Amino acid sequence: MPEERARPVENTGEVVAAAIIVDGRLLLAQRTRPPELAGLWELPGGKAEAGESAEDALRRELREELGVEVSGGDRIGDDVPLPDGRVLRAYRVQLVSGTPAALDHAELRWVDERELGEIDLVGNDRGWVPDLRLHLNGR
Ligand code: DCM
Repeated sequence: MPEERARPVENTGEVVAAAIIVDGRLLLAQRTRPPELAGLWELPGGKAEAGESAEDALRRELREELGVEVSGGDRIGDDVPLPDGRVLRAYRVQLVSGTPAALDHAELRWVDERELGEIDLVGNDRGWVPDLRLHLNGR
């Protein structure tokens, strides 16, 4: 029998994604990489570092990617399991200061409820649309 191969190391962290809503519009960001995701739109965010809370990860990622300060972090939608073992989670955050800029994305767009239904989201984020609609309608 062949010797058992070492199993690939599973990453266990969280990937955080931010729903920033201002005046009934949600901020979406267009990815530049990897090639299979380039051109698709997402809630901005990224991988939490070891020992970092979700809120700290959101604050760091949005500072890096958009040049803004945010606060808060109420969960939106369901967990999305990623193939590498991480879990992707969306949070509603408030803009504290700054104007979002596409520092790490191709482009940014503020979408209303109708536009949210028409834009090409990355597959992982599509399940959040019903919850995002509720937030765009109600709050
Ligand atoms: N990701 C996603 N949707 C988001 C944010 C991230 O599907 N709103 C995924 C893409 C990558 C992983 O999470 O597989 C890490 O994101 P990044 O490449 O932006 O660091």
